[in-house]
Amino acid sequence: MRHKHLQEWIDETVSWCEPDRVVLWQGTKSEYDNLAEAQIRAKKAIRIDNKHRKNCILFRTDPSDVARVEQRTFISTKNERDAGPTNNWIRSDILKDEMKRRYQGSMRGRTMYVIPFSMGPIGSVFSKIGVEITDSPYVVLNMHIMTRTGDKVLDILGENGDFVKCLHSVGYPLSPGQADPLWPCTPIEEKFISQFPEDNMIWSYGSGYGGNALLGKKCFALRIASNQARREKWLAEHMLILKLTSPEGTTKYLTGSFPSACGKTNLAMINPTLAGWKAETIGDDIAWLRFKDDGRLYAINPEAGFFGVASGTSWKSNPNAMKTIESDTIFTNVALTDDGDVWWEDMTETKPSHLIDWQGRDWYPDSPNKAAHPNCRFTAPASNCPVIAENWEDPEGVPISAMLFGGRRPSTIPLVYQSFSFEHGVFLASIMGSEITAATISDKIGIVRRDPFAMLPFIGYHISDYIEHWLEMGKLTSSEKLPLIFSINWFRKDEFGNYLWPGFGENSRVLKWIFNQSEGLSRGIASPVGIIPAANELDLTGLDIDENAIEKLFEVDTESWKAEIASIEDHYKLYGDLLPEELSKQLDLLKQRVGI
Ligand code: TSX
Ligand code: MN
Repeated sequence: MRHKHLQEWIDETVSWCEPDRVVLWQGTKSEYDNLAEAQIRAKKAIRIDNKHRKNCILFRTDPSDVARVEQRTFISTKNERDAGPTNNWIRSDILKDEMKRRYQGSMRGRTMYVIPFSMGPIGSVFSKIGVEITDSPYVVLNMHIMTRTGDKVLDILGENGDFVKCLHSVGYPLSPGQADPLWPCTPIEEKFISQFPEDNMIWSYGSGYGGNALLGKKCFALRIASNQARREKWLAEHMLILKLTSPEGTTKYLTGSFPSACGKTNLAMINPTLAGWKAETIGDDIAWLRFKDDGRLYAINPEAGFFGVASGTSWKSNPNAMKTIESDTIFTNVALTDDGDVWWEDMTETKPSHLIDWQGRDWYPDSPNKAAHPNCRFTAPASNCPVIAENWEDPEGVPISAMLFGGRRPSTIPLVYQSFSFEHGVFLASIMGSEITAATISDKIGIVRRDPFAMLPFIGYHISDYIEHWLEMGKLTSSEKLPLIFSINWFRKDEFGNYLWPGFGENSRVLKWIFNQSEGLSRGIASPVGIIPAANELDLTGLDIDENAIEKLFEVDTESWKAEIASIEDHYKLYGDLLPEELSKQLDLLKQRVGI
């Protein structure tokens, strides 16, 4: 090890956690194949290799460890003010003491893996290095797909390069002879997902699942990176990145921010229905953005794979994702078919007559339980995606022309509207959210759950400072070089509860209008809430939709907006005395335009 500080941290972690063995991950395919094979031999995983799918593997987690645990997620700083009202906070020295106690001997009987990884293409000015230490082979296999790992990262680090320390343990040491459970983890109240932004450090304990354990993703690329971005004048955002090419051959890049259950991955891999239009994927979840010398905002996807929700993914909703997961994919908590393939709810129109469910039990179509867990996942290399853009790993990033902010809103919010200005765009992103449906575990059906910038669980500092940072970013270049900002709602319904917009590939019609707005090929027309397409600007060629539906999709109803404004005011109480002045100014302007 050339990097003295990294070696010291590894040695210190060994002395705390007392693993039986230490493995430095080199990032090769043979290591991955060997570790996957070992998991299958140890009955921790099942090989999925059949006529549909090659070199895939299925893991089943403990039923208590199936999702991110926001109530056990902390932004740990010296002062509570710096975490703000949207984060759980424990004073950093106190939390470190508490967690150090738990890490004592926590890897006994296990192998400790050291995974150097790069978020972003190796060597890009956008990229950041992390090292994850973990005792979970599942985490190692997933990190290998989701990030760039191994020796090439150590080469970049050199002798004294900067890196984010990411420590993870499932919190289940084994005494000699003790059998290892299928999915070791701790009870929920002993789990900790802790970010220490003042130390560029992440400590995760007690969970092996997704965003709790794959520390490059939400913990680093959003929570820690949002702090780095604020200090260094860039943005770390929960955004897909889409490459859009017109029939004339002009290419533009868009970002899209959506809360969960809005089909973000589906949009990232959209097949446009409009003739001649081409859409390609740059990323489906996270964007790191910075201004370059030409004054434009450029974005990279810091990840190397997709960790997508499998349930609901089908040849109808997302054929490109279905092709992406035909090989070299890790499946988690999906069902197993009788011929050794995977299945989840809504994957096929008819249910198989028998399955092994995500907990390993027999399942029949009349079983009361779902066969796959609703938060079941696929982990697949981005390079598998048939519509991945050839330049998706460009270290220079791609220039962003427009930013989309959406939500699932059955009423009130138009299909699409453009902000009047960058500041108005920050306002519309601050009020985005989804209406709570029966699928949301909550008793507040019909209430809007606000999720500003789709970043509520991911802003690693005070939300008021986050809004101010966005506003400051808008001042770093001239206004004509800033991306345009749009509000999106694919989910508006009529009075009978039917969706007004067909969605999916037909969303390319909305993307075309956005493209035209940024190219100056259309002008739109002002509504009280923002700029909407003028008559005939939304290309409806070949679409069977009646004029009434289009009218309803763009209706700005004064009574509904009065209620919306009251709901926004209620949400803004979250900020207490620290509501950014620009937000209250934009709210006042909205009130004036709506006429209250
Ligand atoms: O992903 C979706 N998108 C974006 C696609 C690029 N979904 C699925 C959301 C769950 C994750 C959508 N669902 C979209 C959408 O645009 N729109 C809808 C609502 C809808 C559902 C079904 C139909 C129409 C709209 N129609 C029929 O099923 C025939
Ligand atoms: Mn996400």
